[in-house]
Amino acid sequence: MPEVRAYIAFGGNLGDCHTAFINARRGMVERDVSVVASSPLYVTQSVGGPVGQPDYLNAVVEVKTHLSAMQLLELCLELENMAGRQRLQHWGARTLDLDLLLYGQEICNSERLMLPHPRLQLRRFVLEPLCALAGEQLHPLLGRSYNELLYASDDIQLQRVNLSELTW
Ligand code: PH2
Ligand code: MG
Ligand code: MG
Repeated sequence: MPEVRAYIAFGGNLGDCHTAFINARRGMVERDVSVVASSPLYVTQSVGGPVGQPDYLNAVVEVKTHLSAMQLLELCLELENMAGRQRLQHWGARTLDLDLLLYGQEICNSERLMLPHPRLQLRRFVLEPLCALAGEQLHPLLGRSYNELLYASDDIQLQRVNLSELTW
């Protein structure tokens, strides 16, 4: 496989998510994924799912890898499991969620994997960290930059997203 640049969203709102993020990022490096850049960490209001969930910790990581999109997805699921992820409730609280947002310019609509991530343009907790790394790049399907997508929607502006004091 040629080397491809990909973006992975990190999220979690159960237990020590800061440590889970650091461990997962290290896990990627140990498995042939080079980390090019990491966004700051953000504390974000939970969007969707059961009401009254704790705030999330969110970030986006830019990687380069020779893994295929499917292999990268498998690695993400494996690292979620290593962080003790349990799937009890759709969009319920979780220790670690790793979502493949973008894999090069690839467009994919299989049952297991959709690329670009189908909801990334609706979520400030994804767009804000993504813009910290790649705000000028164009969304492969929408043809608009992530900066434009972030500032275009009042809905998105209403979702509370604050920079965290934590570093990683
Ligand atoms: N992830 C979800 C559903 N809602 N809300 C925030 N703030 N951050 C997330 O990562 C998140 C969410 C499903 O994966
Ligand atoms: Mg998710
Ligand atoms: Mg997920």
